[in-house]
Amino acid sequence: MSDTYRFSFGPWNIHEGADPFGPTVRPAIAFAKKLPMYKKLGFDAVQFHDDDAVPNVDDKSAAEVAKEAAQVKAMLAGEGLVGEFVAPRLWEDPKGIDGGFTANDPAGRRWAIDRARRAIDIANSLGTKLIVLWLAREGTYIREAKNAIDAHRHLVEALNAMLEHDAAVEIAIEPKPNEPMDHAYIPTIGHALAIAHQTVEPDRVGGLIESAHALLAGLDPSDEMAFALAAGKLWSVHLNDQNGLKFDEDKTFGGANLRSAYNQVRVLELAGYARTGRFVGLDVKAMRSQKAEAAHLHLSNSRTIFLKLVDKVRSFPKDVESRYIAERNYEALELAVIEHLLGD
Ligand code: GLO
Ligand code: MG
Repeated sequence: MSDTYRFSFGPWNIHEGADPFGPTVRPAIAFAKKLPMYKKLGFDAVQFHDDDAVPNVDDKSAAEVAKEAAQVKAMLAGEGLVGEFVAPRLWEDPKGIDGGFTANDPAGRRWAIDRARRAIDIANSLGTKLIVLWLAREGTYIREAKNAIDAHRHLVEALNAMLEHDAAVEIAIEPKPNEPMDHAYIPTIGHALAIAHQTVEPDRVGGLIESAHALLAGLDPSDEMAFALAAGKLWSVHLNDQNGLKFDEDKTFGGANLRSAYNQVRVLELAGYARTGRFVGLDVKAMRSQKAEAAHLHLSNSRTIFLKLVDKVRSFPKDVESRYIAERNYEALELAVIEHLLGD
């Protein structure tokens, strides 16, 4: 494996601009039309929700699901792409209105586990063993709505059911503290890896860190990544940016805080992440004001900024770093970092 990074994004990252306060502002682009955009933008892999690959997945037989997913795999191959992961999209289905794995209604929990098993089958057909769990509605609007102790146990049951469904599947939990819920049950990577250790196979449960989600939790994304990396459990990333404690902004990587972006790249470099063969995912959204013909720039720009920061990390003088660390002169180290970023 080389020091060259490979990048991924999901079809939802090219979108029509609807937000909670207004409708779409750009025409929809069909999935098949999005695929040829990947390589042109410098990307090698596609991230999937289960129903990005197989629409209306609940209504189809196992054989139909396998057949449609195999067709998608052939489309990927035709574009020189691979599938990185599949994420069961429990949060858009009316059956997941109260959360899936932690729904109060046992029928809702059964549905969620069944849907997650189907996502694993889709991943197999696409040729990946990685499942991502963004636990969107696994939380509450008010604390009295659920028994949170039971809810955490239900999450372990769901993880176990997925691990038992397939002996090779690996599950990366994508923590997020809020939105759409007032509070989510697995808000940080610490929670994710702690719950991994309650499952029947902790080695097959890891994490995906999204920059904006860590910032929404008041944490430093690079340290969240480091926590997972130290455990050998950073299995993907969703790099983006976030300007303070607002809604989940999914801004262009480095667009709000270049120094924080530098430190995220630095920690990936320290871990030799590129050599693991895992992808750098960019979960970024175009600004709603962006015209349709230029509504892909957030992706290529995020990648460009990432690669420029890789150069910055690699070219930072290591002797200067070691000297200031040895002298405990972090004031001098900070100025050296800023001057380096400013190109002085
Ligand atoms: C939303 C999440 C979302 C997930 C995606 C994959 O806040 O970041 O984009 O990453 O649905 O599970
Ligand atoms: Mg994400």
